[in-house]
Amino acid sequence: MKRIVSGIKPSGTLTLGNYIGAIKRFVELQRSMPDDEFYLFVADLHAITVPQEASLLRQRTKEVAAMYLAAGLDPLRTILFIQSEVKEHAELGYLLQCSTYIGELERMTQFKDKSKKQEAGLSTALFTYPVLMAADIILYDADYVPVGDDQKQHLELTRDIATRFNNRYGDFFVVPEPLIPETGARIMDLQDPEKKMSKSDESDKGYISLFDPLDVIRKKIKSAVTDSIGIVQYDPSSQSGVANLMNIYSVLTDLSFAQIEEKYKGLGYAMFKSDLAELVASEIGALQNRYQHIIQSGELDQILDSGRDIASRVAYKKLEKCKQKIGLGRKRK
Ligand code: AQP
Repeated sequence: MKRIVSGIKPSGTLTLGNYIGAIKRFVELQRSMPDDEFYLFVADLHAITVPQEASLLRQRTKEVAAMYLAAGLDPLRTILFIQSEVKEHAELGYLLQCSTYIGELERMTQFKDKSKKQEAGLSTALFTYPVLMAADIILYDADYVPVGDDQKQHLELTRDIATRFNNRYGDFFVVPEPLIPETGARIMDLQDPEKKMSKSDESDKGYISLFDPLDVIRKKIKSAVTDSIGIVQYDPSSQSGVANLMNIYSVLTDLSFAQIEEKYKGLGYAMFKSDLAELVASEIGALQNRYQHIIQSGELDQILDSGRDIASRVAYKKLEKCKQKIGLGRKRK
């Protein structure tokens, strides 16, 4: 039996990028891997690496958990929990920092990008974020980690950290493999298709929120930046806007790029965008209906309590063994 672990930080309103790159993918994997075990957490400790308003953070934490269930996650087959409620994440994060090099963290492109956006008052935790992420994963001996393409570098670091620990103290952590989807691994900003669609973006024009009203979603798709070539074809280097929309189209319909090109041959962008707007609105509309049902029921808290208890038991055991390996505290008899 394999173990799959993943998380999302409640640092903003969930986007179509998070849905396609992570949530939808996770649900599909769960369906295609019926004998495997799924751990999924809301990464609130990661969210506070940049300033968050307390009540909004709490609200978004619940939103992320409910959205996973709305997307079709099976609560009976998933250990769903909130990261900060399992204290071993932060503790292992510290232990792993002791064997992670500053140079390794300085190479992380996400840190470089984020620190460019916010010049003053950068937190130390934003810099050490990938080490906590490594802890989140190896604490549970994850075999696979489904993530979008933007997290690939962090996953490689996780593998390095786990391998280094194993070389020093003997085989102890499972070295995880990333699971990155072939299509939809990086959904781009609708207004600037050179950059990734991100939930913490200042302008909401470039991203589709999973909570946007459906007419706003349609409008955002229809006004997405394209080009003057006027042909629906997959060519990310010269038609990055169209390629991004085709990516979304392909994930939502299972049509290949060649099939989409064939379907819109000679038709220009208007019909393609209009059809895509309907597809996205219909997918998110259904999601929103299920979300409303879940958030209004008391079921979510029960699921999160039970997830926390199971995850805590597993995490406690692993961390105690890890501390013994390092030589911390007194020797256990
Ligand atoms: N644009 C995207 N396309 C595909 N996958 C994406 N993911 C995020 N954006 C895209 C995937 O969503 C999962 C959760 O991401 P996260 O919340 O942990 O952090 P992130 O990657 O930093 O996401 P955001 O939306 O860009 O958040 P902010 O703006 O707060 O930094 C991951 O699996 C990620 O790959």
